Amino acid sequence: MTSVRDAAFDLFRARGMTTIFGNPGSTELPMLASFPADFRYVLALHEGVAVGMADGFAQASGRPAHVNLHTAPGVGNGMGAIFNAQANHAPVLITAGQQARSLMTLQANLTNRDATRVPESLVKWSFEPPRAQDVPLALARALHLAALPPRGPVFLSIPMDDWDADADEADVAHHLARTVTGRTAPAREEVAALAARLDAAAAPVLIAGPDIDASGAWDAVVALAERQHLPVWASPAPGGGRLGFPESHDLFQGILPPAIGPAAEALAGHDLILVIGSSVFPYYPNLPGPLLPEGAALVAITSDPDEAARAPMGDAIVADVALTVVALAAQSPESQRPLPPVRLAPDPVPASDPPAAAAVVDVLAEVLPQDAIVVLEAPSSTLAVRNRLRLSRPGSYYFGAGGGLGFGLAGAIGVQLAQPDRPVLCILGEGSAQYAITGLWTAAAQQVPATFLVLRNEEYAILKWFAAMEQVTGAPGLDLPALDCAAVAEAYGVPAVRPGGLDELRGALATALASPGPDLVEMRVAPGMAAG
Ligand SMILES: Cc1ncc(C[n+]2csc(CCOP(=O)(O)OP(=O)(O)O)c2C)c(N)n1
Repeated sequence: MTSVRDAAFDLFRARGMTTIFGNPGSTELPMLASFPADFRYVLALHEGVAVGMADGFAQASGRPAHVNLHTAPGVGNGMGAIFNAQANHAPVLITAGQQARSLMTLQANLTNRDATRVPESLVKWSFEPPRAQDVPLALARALHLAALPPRGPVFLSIPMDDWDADADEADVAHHLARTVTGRTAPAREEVAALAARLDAAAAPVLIAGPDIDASGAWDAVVALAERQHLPVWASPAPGGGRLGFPESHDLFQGILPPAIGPAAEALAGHDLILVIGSSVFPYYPNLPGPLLPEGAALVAITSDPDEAARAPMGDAIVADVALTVVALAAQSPESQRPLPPVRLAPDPVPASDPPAAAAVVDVLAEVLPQDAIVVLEAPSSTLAVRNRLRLSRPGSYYFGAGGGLGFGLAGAIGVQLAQPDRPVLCILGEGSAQYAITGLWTAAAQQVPATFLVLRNEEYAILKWFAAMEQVTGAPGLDLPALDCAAVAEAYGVPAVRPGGLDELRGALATALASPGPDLVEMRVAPGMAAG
């Protein structure tokens, strides 16, 4: 007889999921008993960090990642990060412990009452198996669902006495052997019609979204844009968790503004707007206006039926993004349209003391190795990083698409664990860093070689900017005096430095990026929004 625990670990092993992120409690210990030597447990000190690490790991590895949470309070702590994982389309298997079945009805301490209802609105499937022997099938089902498009987190609550129960070996053999694939090809006539429409358009434009990178459509999108002479914009930054196009490419125009009116204004003059791998659109501030510029039509290609259905304008094709763009590029002739103008280099940044955050980003542009990965959560510097760094390789940028702070620091650890051979630079505001600050301990414990660059401006700069835009005056709580991230990092075991100027920063970053363990560089920067 095989136990539920053995069956579960065989399943994880068969799926290549030998890393488990988590924070354990008494309800999770039975799962972790006799932990197999070929598995790695990555301990987080807070569940939000555990989920954020799994999110980054899943995205950067392209495969489901497993995070194990403590019963009700642990799941509660993880909720903000689960919100981020669904926005990131990250295939994360979230398991949580539960009281023993015999004690759930009398609601003994640590019973996760209505366990499935808490994360339900944020996950593709939320389930508590009715019997212990159903756990292996529930795990298999959860993993298939997480990995099928649109990818996203799934949740299983597992009572603590299930792990030693007997599993049915013959059934488990079936679960282990199954493959479930789900890349949907678009209808041939729909692609042909879109190719004809694109070629016939007088001034088409392409909007590149995060699912281009996630689906492996990068090269096909570049080929399509080059063949059709398309100017390319990135989908708005707040919801754009990944890059969809090389940002130093001559066709790349910039990042679409994240509000209805300004986005339509930016697209004025185009008659066909082709959106690939993005929702339409991840708007944020409420700046009304027409949904489309005068005379423009829109077509979106997305693997997510909900993204397609909720778009307020335009047509959509729901299918695998890479398969669709490969087919579209193959049917698109070399266009005779003139090439769009090449966008200008960013403005030089005036010297100041402390330096502007934009000047710090310019230093990054000098020192970052070609194969570096940037994980970004420094709100007032988002556009400066995007517009000045001009990252241009697939899998080189991760950003919390949901906007819940805490993804950056935690996600960077997961990204680095999934991509051990690429240097990872995590750029954080000192406010944002606090939402996952305990992740520094995990980075030290695991000797994750990521570099954490904290931009210390002593304020919630982005919220001051929003206050001005929303005409809010007198709001409290927007200053962060004396928040010493370097000292906190040292306390968690991460070496930290405080460069006194840009030259020292250059050296500090080069050393940190090359070092075999984690490092934190705390850089004092001027307050206010960084110039994009
Ligand atoms: C979980 C969560 N809580 C609160 C917020 C609201 N929020 C957005 S930006 C921000 C301030 C970020 O400050 P910092 O990281 O120092 O960056 P800066 O704006 O100074 O660049 C806050 C509190 C959020 N997005 N997520």
